[in-house]
Amino acid sequence: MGSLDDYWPEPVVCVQSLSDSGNLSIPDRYIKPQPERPSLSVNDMNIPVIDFNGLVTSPEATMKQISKACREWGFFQLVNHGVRTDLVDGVRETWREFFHEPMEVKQKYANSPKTYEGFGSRLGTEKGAILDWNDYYYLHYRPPCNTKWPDQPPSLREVMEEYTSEILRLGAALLKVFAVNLGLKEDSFQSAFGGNDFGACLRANFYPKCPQPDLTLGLSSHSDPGGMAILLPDEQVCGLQVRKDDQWVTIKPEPHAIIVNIGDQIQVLSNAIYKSVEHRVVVNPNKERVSLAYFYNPKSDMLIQPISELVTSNKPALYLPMTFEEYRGFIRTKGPQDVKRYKHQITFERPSDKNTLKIPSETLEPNDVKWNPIHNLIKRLREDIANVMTI
Ligand SMILES: O=C(O)CCC(=O)C(=O)O
Repeated sequence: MGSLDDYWPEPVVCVQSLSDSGNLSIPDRYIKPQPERPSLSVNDMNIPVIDFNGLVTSPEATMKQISKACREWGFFQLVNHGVRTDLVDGVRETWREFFHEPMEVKQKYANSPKTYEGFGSRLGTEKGAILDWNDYYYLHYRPPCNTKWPDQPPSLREVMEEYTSEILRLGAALLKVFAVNLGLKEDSFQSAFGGNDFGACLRANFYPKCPQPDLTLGLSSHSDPGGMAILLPDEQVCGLQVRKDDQWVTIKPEPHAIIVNIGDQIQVLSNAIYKSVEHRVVVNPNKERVSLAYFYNPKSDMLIQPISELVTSNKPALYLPMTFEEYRGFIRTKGPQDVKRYKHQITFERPSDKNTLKIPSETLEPNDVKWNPIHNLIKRLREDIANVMTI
C-alpha cells in the first residue's frame, strides 16, 4: 500500500477563500466529470425517522424499525435521542465560528495527509485530482491522544467534550441495538471494535457558498470506512444525499435530529446484512452549510471480519480479515472518489488460509444484489497489499 505522505502533492487552496473571492466561475479542478455532477433529486423520499425514545415506550417496534433501516437504507435519522437540543445547536454554531475565523487562525492548524488531523481542504493525495468544495477540521479523540484542539473560539473544547461524551454514549447504545437485532450478544460489535479501546474521531465540515453548484460536489460520493457515523446535519440547509437503488435521495433533517449511518466495518462484521451506503453532499449558491460527522470506529489494529455467528454454509463469509488501519490507509491515500471509480470491478471472495491474501478474480455485474462500493475497495486494497507481501 502507498505510504501516507507528510505533504500534500500541490499547494492547498482554502475553499472559503475561493467562495469569498466573488468569482462567478469555479476553478477547473473543482469541476466534476459529467456523470458525477449533482442532479436534482426529484423524489420526495426521505430516510427512515426513528424515535429513539421508542426503545422505552415500544421497544419491539422500534428495534424492528432500526433493523429495517440498517438493512435497507444503511441510514436513519434519530429524534428524541437524548442529546440536549441546545448542545446540538451550540456545537454546530461553535464550529461555524471557527470556520469564519481569519485565515491566519485556521492556518495554524493546517493538516497533512499523514493523519489528516487539523484544518484541511482536500481529501486524498493523488496529484491533479478533482477536488471537493469543502473545508474541514479533522479531530482525533479516541483512543486517548493529544487531541489537536483549535484554541478559537475559546468555548470550542468545552462544548465539544460535552457533545462527544453524549455522542459516544449514543454510539455505544446503538451498537448494542444493532447486535441484538442480529441475534448476537449485545456487546458483540463493541468487542469487535476493541472494547474500551474503540476509536472516535470527528470531521467538522464547512461547505462555503458555491457560484456553480451544478458542476461540483461538497463531498464526493463515498461510503464511510469506519464503524458507524453519527452526523449532526445543518437543519437550515439540505445537502446530504443518499443512494437508494438508482436514485439520490436528499435527506430532509427533522429538527434537532441526528443522522446515523452504517460504515464499511459494520458491513463486514455483519457479513453484509447491514449496508454501508454511498452518500455525497451537494452545495448551495446562497447558503453555506456546516455538519459534524463523528466516526465511531474499531481500534486501528483490530482484525475485522464477519462475526462467526453470521457465517453459515448458506451464507459464507464475504470478506477476508483486514485491520481497520490497513483499510483506512487506502482511503486516506486515494480519497473518497476512488470508491466510485472502481465500482464496476466487484470482487467477492471467501477467506481460505488466514495467512494468504489472494488477488481477487471474480467480477460481478453492477446490478448484482451484492453490488456495493466496499467490494471494490477491498479488491483494490488486496491488490495493493499483494504488492508488498509474499503471497
Ligand atoms: O456533510 C454531510 O452532511 C455529510 C458528511 C459526510 O458524509 C462525511 O463527513 O463523511
